[in-house]
Amino acid sequence: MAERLRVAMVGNGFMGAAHSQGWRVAPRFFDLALQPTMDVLVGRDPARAAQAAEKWGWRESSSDWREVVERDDIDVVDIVTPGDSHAEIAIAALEAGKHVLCEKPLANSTHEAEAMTRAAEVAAGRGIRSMLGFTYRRVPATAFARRLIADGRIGEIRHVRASYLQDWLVDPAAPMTWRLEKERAGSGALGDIGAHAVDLAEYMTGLRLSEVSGVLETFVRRRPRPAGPTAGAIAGAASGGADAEYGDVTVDDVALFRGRFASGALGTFEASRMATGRKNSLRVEVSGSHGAIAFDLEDLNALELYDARDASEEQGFKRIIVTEPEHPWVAAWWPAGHMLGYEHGFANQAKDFVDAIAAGTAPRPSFTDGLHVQRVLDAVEHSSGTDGAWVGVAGATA
Ligand code: SOE
Repeated sequence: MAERLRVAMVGNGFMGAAHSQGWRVAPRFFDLALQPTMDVLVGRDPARAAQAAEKWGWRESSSDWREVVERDDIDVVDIVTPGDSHAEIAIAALEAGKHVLCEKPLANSTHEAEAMTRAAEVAAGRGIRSMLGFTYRRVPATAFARRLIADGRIGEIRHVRASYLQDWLVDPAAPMTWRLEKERAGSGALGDIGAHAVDLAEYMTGLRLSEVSGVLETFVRRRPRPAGPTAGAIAGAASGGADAEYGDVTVDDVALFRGRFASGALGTFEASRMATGRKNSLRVEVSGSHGAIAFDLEDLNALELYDARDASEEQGFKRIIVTEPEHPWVAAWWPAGHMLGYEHGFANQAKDFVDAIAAGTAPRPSFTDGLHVQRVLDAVEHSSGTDGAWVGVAGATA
C-alpha cells in the first residue's frame, strides 16, 4: 500500500463537489505512488460542512481553516473557495509546509497573485508543491491538441479564436450570488470563464499574450437577492439577507478582447454569461500556416484537425475521437472508444498533482502561470476603462 497523502479541502460549493470527485476517483483508476486520502473538509458553516463531508466522503469536517492548515496530519490543502480568500489561505498553507492546489483564477488581484507566487517559490525551495486548477488542461482532447501543435502539425500559428460562453445570467431575474460581487469574485465573466479561455488558448498553443485591447459590459446592474442560501450549481452561495430585495452587480456580464501574442500571432477572446443558448461552450480554434485545430468543451471527446496539405479534393476538418489509450490519461479509464466527461478532468488533475508531489517535480499550471493570466485580466480591465486602448501584459515573454 502506497504511503498516504492526507488532503484537506477548504470550501464546500460547486467546486468542492468537483474536487471531491477528483480525489475520490483518481486513486481508483490510476496507480499512484502516494495514496490521497480525503481527511478534512472545511466550510464556513459547520452544519453545511459536516453535511457535505458526509455526502462527498471526507473523514471529518471543520469550520476553521487556520487550525486545519497548521495540522501535522495534513499534507495537502486544496482551496475551492471564492477568489477573495485564495491568497490568505494559500500563503498560510504554504508557510505551514503544505502542498497547495488552488482553484482558478489564482486571486482577485495581481497584487495578491504576486504574493502567492512569491510564497510558492519560497515553498518550492523546501520541496513544497503548488498548482492551479485550470482543469480544462486535463481534458484529454486539449492535451492532445497541445501535443499536435507542438509537433508542428498545423505549422506556424497565426491566429487563435477563444471563447467561453454560458447563459445563466440572461434572465434579469437570475439571483445575486457572490460571483456577481467584485469584492468576492474579482471580476465577472472575465475572471470566471475568460480566465479559462486565456489559459487554454495559451496552453494549447504554447504562446503567451503580450498585449490586449478589450471592452467589458454589465447589462443587468441590479438583481434580486435570494431569501436564503442558494445551493445551485453555478449560483453558489448567497450573499444577501432576506430583507434586502436587490443587490448591485459590480462585475461584467460580458468581456470581449483581442490580443497579440509575444510571437506576433493574433487572438480574439470572448467571455459571456449572457450568451443565450450556450451552456458551457469553451471553444478554442487555432489557425496555423498549414493546418488548424478546434476544440469545443460541449463536445469534449473530440478534436477537429484540418491539414491544408491534404489533396484539395479531400480537404476538410477531420474529427478525431479522443478516446484511445494513446491519448493523455485515457488508458487508465474505460476500454478504448468509451467517453469521458466533465468530472474526469478533476481526477486527471488530482493524479498529476499527486505524481508531481511524489516525483518532486514542479506541476503546471503553476502559480506563476496563474499570475500571468491575472495580469492579462488586469490589462483587459484597464483597456476597457480607457476606451479599448492596447495595454501591455506585465512581464509577458514569448
Ligand atoms: C461558473 O461560471 C463556472 O463554474 C466556472 O467558475 C468554472 O471555472 C467553469 O469550469 C464552469 O463554470
